[in-house]
Amino acid sequence: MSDPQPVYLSDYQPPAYRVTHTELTFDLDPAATRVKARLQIERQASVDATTPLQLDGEQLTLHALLIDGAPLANSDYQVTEQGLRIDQVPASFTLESDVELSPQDNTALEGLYQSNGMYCTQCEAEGFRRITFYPDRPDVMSTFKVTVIGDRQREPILLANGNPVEQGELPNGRHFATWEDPHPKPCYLFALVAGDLHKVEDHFTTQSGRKVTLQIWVEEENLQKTDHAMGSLKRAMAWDEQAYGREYDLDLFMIVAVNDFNMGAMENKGLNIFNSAAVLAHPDTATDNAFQTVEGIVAHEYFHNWSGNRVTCRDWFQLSLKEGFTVFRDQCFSAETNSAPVKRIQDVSFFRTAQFAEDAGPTAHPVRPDHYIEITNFYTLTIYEKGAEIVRMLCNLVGWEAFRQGSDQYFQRFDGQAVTIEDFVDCMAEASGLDLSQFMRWYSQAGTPEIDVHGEYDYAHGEYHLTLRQRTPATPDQVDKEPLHIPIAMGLVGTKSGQDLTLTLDGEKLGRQAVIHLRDDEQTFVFTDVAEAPVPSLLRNFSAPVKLHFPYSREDLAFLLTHDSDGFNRWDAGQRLAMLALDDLIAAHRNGVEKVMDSRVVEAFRSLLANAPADKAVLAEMLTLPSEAYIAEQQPIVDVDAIHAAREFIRQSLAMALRDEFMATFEANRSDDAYAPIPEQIAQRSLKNVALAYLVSIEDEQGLALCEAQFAADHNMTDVRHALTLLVHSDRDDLASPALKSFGEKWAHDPLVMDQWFSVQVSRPQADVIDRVKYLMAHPAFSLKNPNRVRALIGAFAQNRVNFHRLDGQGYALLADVVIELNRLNPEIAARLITPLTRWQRFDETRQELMRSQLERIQREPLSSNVYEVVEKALA
Ligand code: 0A1
Ligand code: ZN
Repeated sequence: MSDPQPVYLSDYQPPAYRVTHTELTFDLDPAATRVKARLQIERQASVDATTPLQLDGEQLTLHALLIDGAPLANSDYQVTEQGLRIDQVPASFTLESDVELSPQDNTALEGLYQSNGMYCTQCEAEGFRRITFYPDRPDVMSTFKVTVIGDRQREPILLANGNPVEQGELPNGRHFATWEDPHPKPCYLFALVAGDLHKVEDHFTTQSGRKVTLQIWVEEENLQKTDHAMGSLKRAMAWDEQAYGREYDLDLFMIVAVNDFNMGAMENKGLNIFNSAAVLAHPDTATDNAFQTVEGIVAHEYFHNWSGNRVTCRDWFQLSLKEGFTVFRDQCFSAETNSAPVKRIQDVSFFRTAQFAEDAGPTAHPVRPDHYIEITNFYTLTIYEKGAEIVRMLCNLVGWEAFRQGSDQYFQRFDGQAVTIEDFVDCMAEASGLDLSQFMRWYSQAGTPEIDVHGEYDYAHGEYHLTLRQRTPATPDQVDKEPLHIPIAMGLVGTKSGQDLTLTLDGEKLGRQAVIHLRDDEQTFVFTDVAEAPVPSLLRNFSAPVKLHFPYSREDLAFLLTHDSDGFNRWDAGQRLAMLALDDLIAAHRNGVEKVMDSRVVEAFRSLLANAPADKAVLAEMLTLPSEAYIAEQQPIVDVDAIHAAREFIRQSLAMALRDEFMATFEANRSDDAYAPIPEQIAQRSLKNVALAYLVSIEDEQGLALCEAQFAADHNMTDVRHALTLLVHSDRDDLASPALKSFGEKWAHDPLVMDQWFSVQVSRPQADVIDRVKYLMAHPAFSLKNPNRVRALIGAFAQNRVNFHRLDGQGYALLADVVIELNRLNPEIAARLITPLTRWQRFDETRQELMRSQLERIQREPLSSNVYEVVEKALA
């Protein structure tokens, strides 16, 4: 077999044939489902009459093919592994096909598959071609009428997109339901679900007074876990009306929870399909974090109804058009319903750890890639999160009013169309009158820009000179980079007053905070009338997705930590301060020198605890040290053991020095109130739990007792899971083992809780973890066929830095074993799982060798195009 070949953006051609209407009939059967399609097809006016009709289709057995009612002879068409070609077709005709496929054997979870006996579909990006022969591309949009036939007993519920129009009984215990979706859509938004499902129902009245029925469909035992998703959905619907003027456009909106799902959820028109982990939540089984994830994902999928469905992507290179915009929308929604600064801190902290790592590795790509082999490999942090950062910059550049105008224009002008990123940015440029041509480079240039900043206060003239230099490191396929348009929100904090000083630039008074625009390789900004020496507060609220270097002293950082008016930068000052201390400790560990705790960090934490900010969730974030993964990102060569040792040293030193303060914080924030996933309670729990973690890190007897008591009190999953994690990650196996055992027995029936049980055990730092992973892979609740289980056990282990990166290479070998097996079962998940191995260049030579040899071992296998693409890039 020849190697998989890339697709190029520059090769884009509009479709030669359009499908104006699609009728499908599914006769469901686990091993032999029949799909009859009736497509109204039209040749584009500009296209030559001799142009053949090419349809995509994979793993389908063709039983019949007719044009305008007349069966085609075998010589009239060709079927290949990729699809179907008919050389001669009329300008306008009806194509009928009848194909067979096997949902029960579909372990890739793309197309039509079975999950717990239930039928469901996943068509984005190119899954529809596993359902019927079709032009499987987002710029072909059609209305759909779908009939689903199933067994009355096994599949009492038959769902598809749009509105139900007919249902009835059939012979042999079968029945059917017919659905019609009046909105033309690309086939990636098609969905079908059939099974023994139960619903909760509610209603939402839109701003124009239409009553929409809302349904969440789940397996019976999960009916108690739907309240939060329903509440989130209603809040999201109201928010999209108020913030973007977007109203829902059908009379029915359905969400279905399935156990086997590759991603979080999918925005199929009127019938969103969710990974059960992204929709189900109950105080006894889900943590605060999970509640917030559910709210964010429910909103994200709902928002796609406009940013994705009504206006979709012309081709998959434009994926960030819908994803970047929709992530930005869901981030703003969550910021409004929760603590806005904490939401930003959490998003940025994740972004700087995971997206920066992607940008620095062999799979780095632009937000709009120009080629790919396997599109499912491009559902990445760059497309989603960096795409959202670009939209955020756009919004800040043009201002909310123009942004909203541009967004209205975008939805109105392109309603029902499949468009490009330029179309979106053009609307923003028109609404604002700004020239965004240089800004567009953010979409085409990969890599994280780095900015070196030099600041100097000129006492004599009362001026502050700020010189910024930008560079973007080379990434695969892109060596030379052009300067970007980088908006930098900033202030100058007076060292005497502790206040933001008024900024005057080029004679213009800008207020106490301003955005300066870096467009050239190097620029100097001269602020005048600066009455006192300032410390600059730069990149406020993370105004651009860049790494900013400024030679802050520890005193500067301690000053910003208490005086910066920007909450995000106060937090960031604390992180930078901790990073300086960590750098010293990492060096000490490497050099075998005794580690000494930086007293400035202790004093900064002491003063945080003494003069706590009003928002307890912000305080909890400020008391949290940079993660090992984030610290690793800052090192030229990652030394996993030194990083772990240094971070543990700081944690324990802080815990010893501030033991009483942490104890007081814990006590002051305990509560017996009934659990609610509301911001005040979440903030209080997170602060209390951060304090508890410090206490347990030094095996403080009273702290351990409180931890055990918190576990035993069984008040809510946030507290139970946190206590369990602390015990399991401590060296006190005498306390951890009984807790793990009782937790595992209590929740054996609940897969989403068992996922937590798996993860907690394999993320502990102790060296026996590798054996634990192997042992747990044989646990009856584990299955390689379920993506959530794989992520909970194998994915979590690969994030366990000290153990995954063991010097004997066992961690790498284990991951490679799993990838090789999953490559056959579920290529999409296999390709995602390899990520940590692809980062081999960041480590020492011994580990580099070990990681490379596992990648080479994978490469010798017969590979899916998904895994092939990732491994090729990693070894290039
Ligand atoms: N569009 C969905 C994500 C998604 C993408 C691919 C999938 O299967 C290959 C599934 C879901 C979203 O952004 O939520
Ligand atoms: Zn999305």
